[in-house]
Amino acid sequence: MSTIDRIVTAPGTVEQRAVGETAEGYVEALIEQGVRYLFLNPGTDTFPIQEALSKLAAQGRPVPRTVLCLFEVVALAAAHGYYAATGEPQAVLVHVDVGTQNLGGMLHNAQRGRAAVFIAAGLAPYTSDPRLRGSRDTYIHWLQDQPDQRGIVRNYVKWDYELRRPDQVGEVVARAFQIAASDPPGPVYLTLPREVLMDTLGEVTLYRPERVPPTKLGAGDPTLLREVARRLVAAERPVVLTGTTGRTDAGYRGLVRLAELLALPVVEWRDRANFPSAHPLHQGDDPAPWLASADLVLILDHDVPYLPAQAGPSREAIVVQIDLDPVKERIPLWTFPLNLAIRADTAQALDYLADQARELLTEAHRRRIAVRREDLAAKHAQQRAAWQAEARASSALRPISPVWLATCLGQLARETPGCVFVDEAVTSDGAIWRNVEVSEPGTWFKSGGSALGWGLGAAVGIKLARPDRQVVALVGDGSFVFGEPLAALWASQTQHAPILVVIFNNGCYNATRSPLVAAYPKGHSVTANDFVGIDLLPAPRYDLLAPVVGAYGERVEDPSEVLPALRRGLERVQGGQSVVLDVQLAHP
Ligand SMILES: Cc1ncc(C[n+]2csc(CCOP(=O)(O)OP(=O)(O)O)c2C)c(N)n1
Ligand SMILES: [Mg+2]
Repeated sequence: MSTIDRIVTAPGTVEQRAVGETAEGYVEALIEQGVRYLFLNPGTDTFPIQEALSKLAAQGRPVPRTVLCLFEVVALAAAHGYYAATGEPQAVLVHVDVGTQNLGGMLHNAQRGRAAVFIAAGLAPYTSDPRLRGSRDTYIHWLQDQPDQRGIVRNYVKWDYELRRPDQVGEVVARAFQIAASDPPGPVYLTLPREVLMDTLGEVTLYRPERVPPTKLGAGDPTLLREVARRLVAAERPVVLTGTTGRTDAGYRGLVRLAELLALPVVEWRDRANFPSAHPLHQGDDPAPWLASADLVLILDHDVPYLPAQAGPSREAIVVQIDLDPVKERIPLWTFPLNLAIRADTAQALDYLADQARELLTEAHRRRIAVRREDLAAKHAQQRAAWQAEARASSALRPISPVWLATCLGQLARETPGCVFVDEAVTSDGAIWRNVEVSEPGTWFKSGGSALGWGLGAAVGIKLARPDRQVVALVGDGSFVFGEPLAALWASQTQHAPILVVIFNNGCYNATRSPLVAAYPKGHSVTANDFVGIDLLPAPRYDLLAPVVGAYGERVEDPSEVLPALRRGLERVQGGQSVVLDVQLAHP
């Protein structure tokens, strides 16, 4: 039996489709896996796929829409954003080792942000015999031949492979998607040698995604969850710390249900919209005041639930983490003490917990919970009153305060139901979280990692995924530049995916300034007010960059102009044009 015969008769093989070269089979395999967009930056070894896209489109095949990104950072950030907004694995294609390297920190973000993204890269041809189709024919083919191209990404991906034979293509692509989407999701990487892409295939074997399913976690160990339910019901001072529970609608609703049933205070690291921020049980973003006195700490989907240098649970507290990976196997040192580490899809675990807890509740429990509910509502109201007072006090400050910009954004959000925010505003995060409310899952996105430059590309990807929504990217001035604004804005304009970009422009890398000041309060930098490598001064005219690609730019310096400028900006975005608002903030 030939290899192809074996594949044809294997379970899960569903369809043979006539194609010319392997590259066409590759595109067919992407379509079979449900790929609607291909985030691309090409090279001399990806053109067989580009040719296949052109040819198949002409034949009336439903090819993925190509999103040409002029820098690879934008391609991967956009694919990550699209995945985060939909849960649908995305495809990226880049040029050999160099394009792979340009993915840069976005690979770290895809890993930490658990983005199921299938990244493929061309591979310099192996052969130099000109009689062989696809063999080396240009200067760079020798330079791009690296000892281990896949080694560049191996630290960050769940799986890497090289397409070795034409007849493998359907299987390999299906396998890539299966691994990327399996819990916990993450990026995968495939190299595509040019000889293989240009080899005649004749017939591609396509694997239907249902027959190559990703493995998904369920509710978690029922014995452990029953124990957690029992402890939650009995707890007097419980607290919930959440990071990405709202990555699914079910997670968001599950958390609301459990928190309401037991009157649990929720402290949120707003990586996603996890819990309605105006809900009386929402207690802001700082776990420190809760940890010392809590008798039960329920951590949900958190990579860094608190900073041990600042606060931690008491020795008596029961600490539970529920997550797709509750002990963080890919973080070499992760030593937050836990009593129970429950591997689960949190949404399902929360439902199970709520069902169990409800059965355990006695009248005495209900009375105690009612008292706690009142107490937490009062705390919530007190906290919000303080935030609102701070916002009012900031309204006329010149230069503009980040709190005031955030307050105006909060107003814009209220006027724009369903508005989606992408948050890469670094040291302005606290002001933003306190002044921009969320009331719906899927309306807040952070990268999940620490590599800056994600926000702009991610916003474009999210707009492609949710064309009916207004997408607002909140970025620091440093982060704006890291995000390759020319490439990102160009993609947003050419893809008709307009976004509103708001720059929290404090003229510096504040996040690298504050730890220096904290560590050397009387150091030379502070006493001489001479900081090395911190200031972005003279500040570039970011607003003037926008028109270069047909977007609109505006600089805002007057606090009374912030809200009108935001409204004008959003109006333009609704009209189809991307906008950059460069808001000049006080220099820290
Ligand atoms: C790709 C990358 N390079 C460098 C850093 C280190 N870094 C962390 S925060 C920061 C400054 C960010 O500046 P900005 O976006 O203006 O926000 P701000 O700190 O001023 O609020 C830098 C350079 C990083 N996180 N990622
Ligand atoms: Mg800054």
